[in-house]
Amino acid sequence: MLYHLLYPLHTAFSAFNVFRYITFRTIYASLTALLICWLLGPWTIRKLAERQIGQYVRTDGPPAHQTKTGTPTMGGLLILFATVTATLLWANLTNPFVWIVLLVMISYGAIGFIDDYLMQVKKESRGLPGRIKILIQVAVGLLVAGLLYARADFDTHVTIPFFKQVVPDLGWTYILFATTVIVGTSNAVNLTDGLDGLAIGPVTVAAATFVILSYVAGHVKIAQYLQIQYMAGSGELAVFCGALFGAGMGFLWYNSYPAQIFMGDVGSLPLGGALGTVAVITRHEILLVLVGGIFVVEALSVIFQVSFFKVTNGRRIFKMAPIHHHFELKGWPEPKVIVRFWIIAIILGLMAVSTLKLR
Ligand code: 57M
Repeated sequence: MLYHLLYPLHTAFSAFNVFRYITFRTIYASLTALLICWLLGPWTIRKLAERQIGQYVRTDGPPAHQTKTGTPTMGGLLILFATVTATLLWANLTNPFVWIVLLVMISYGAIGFIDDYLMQVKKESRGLPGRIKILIQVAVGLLVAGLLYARADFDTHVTIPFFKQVVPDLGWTYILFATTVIVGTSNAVNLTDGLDGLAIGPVTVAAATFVILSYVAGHVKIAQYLQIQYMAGSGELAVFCGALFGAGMGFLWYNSYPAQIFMGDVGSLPLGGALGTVAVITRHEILLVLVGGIFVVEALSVIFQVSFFKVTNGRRIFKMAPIHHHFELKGWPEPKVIVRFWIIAIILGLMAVSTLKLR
């Protein structure tokens, strides 16, 4: 909004020319979202506690988690509010990609809200049936992928990091591929959110990485120089990713160990969905596997654990899946698991950016 209100004034006040720059608006979107989360955090925690929206902790998890019972949850509402507000304030609202990623964030947030509300407020332990959740996520994913596929400038070739020459053309099957990326990332972040700050830390690192990846994908000269796919207009997603980065840092202020608030499905589902959507629009779908490597490993640990359990009639690969519980049960203190996962997330983010040159 500020872009539309203030940039036109640059003819009278040259200082307002700064609003045309994506870099400037990304920084201030980030600071705005951070400030919103930081200032509204205590109020949010108080309101959730007053409404007894406290986490029910399953008894079959690590024993140490029982002390977390009652921690205010659904803090994802604050993350969504901060991210959406900062994006609406600082992004160019004539850019369709901004609205597409906000559509995914709000719709996946609604799915998570209903799930959390049924579980934490109505005390219906099952929440929203898993197949209903997945069905709606897939429907939104197909809509978004279809909208992108229908664009005249959309190219269904998929670039693979490190292998510039290998660029398969998926044709119409790109719609299924993109939907899988969006839904898969959403659920992988959801699985990861099982320790204080364990999900929001890597989400924040991924958001910062996609500030860079969005900017270069939307800059025709840089994209040509780096020999990556150019997606006109995708650079504006750097503003959204900046807002996501700021909101993530602001939420982490309260979600860090020992957590004063959990994000709930209303946070984890939209955060992953948004990252998947940004990766699809900026054409870094495969690179997302590296950027979001923590989420990939967490999801794979569950897949391998459940498959091995079924094939061997009850044996396990890990002490408990997702893998963060395995390290907990090995005796690693919770903060140590969390910070080590953050360190790995930062290394993966740096490696992902380096692939732009190593192609
Ligand atoms: C999402 N939710 C946390 C919190 C957060 C198929 C199976 C792998 C599914 C998986 C599952 O239920 N996943 C649901 C993970 C939960 O966190 C809430 O959920 C929101 C995210 N969606 O925002 O509201 C618990 O995580 C802890 N937590 C923190 N700090 C945080 O900042 O400590 C969360 C955020 C919270 C709190 O204790 O209650 C969760 O873990 O459920 N199931 C599991 O992950 C279970 N694993 C399991 O059953 N493994 C089996 C098989 C199925 C693979 C095995 O290894 O044999 C574990 N989780 C629980 N109990 N709750 C272990 C058992």
